[in-house]
Amino acid sequence: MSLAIIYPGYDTRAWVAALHDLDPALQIEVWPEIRDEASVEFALCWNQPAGLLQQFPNLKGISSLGAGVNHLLDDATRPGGIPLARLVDRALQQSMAEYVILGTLEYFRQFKAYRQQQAEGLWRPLKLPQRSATGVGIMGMGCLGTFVAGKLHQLGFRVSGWSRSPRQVAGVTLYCGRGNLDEFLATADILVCLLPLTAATTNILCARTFARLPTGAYLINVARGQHLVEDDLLTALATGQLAGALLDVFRQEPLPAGHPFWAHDKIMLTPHIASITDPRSAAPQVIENYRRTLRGEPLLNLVDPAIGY
Ligand code: NDP
Ligand code: OXD
Repeated sequence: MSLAIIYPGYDTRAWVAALHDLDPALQIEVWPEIRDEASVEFALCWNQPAGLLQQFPNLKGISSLGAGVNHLLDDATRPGGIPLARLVDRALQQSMAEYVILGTLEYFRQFKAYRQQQAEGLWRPLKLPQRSATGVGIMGMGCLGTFVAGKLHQLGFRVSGWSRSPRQVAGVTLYCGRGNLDEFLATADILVCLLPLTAATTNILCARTFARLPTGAYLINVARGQHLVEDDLLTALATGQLAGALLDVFRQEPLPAGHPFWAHDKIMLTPHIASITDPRSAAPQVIENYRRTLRGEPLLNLVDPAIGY
């Protein structure tokens, strides 16, 4: 029996080392050099090639290598009925909070304007908006959204969140369901997308959504590129409905050369690095899920394919 790591294009040595530190006897196969397909009972996957999972006749459990699972749920060749887990990890939360706080403060403290002023040799203090009057709205109040919301609340921002089912988070005003979406959006001077990609959330960052934000709002998308209707963003930036955007994820990754986002002066972009899984931090839950799989026990952080996350 073995665990297969499927992580095309990435160096998997840190994962192998982190897993072996916890269990030196663990048999690990690393794609594409799988030696014994029949031995693979658990697969740890990120952007697995189509058809690959079907090659493991004894596969009994699958884990995403990240928090998101759309690469697995969208894989029509994934064998059905095999439990699917995702990562829920403190280091992922911490790193995502750093990114969103940085983006929020960069916008809130008007650093773009100061960079411009520096380039022009201008010494001109700008009026600072009130932190408690600045609303940060977080779409998706799961593991990451809730953690990020708490940190922003500690910084003194007025924080609201939007989820599918009712929730309570200290210091955060919660809205749930489509029926309350517009009310939520009206609170968000800065809108952060931390939703999973599902049929219900695809294209949710669209003209209709932007129109319901306060004029001149700022967008931070750290979820998935397919949440965003790119042309609608370009229009909202051109009309001033949105003041700017920080984007970490894109419909096509890497973002193709010549894409209008690259050179847009109101867009700051990063190459899907908002929060990267740290193997040392995440390995214990992978080992635990591998062992649970062998024992036939329910996995930790199980995904419900019917709801898509
Ligand atoms: P969770 O599954 O823990 O949370 C998802 C949240 O979204 C929940 O609050 C859920 O509501 C809410 N939600 C889902 N569908 C809807 C809907 N239709 N309407 C309203 N709310 C909805 O996910 P995580 O917080 O762990 O991760 C979120 C996403 O972040 C991942 O799926 C991934 O795509 C992305 N990500 C990006 C990274 C990056 O580096 N850019 C790194 C890690 C993750 P409810 O609470 O009611 O269930
Ligand atoms: C994730 C990601 O889902 O890195 O973990 O996007």
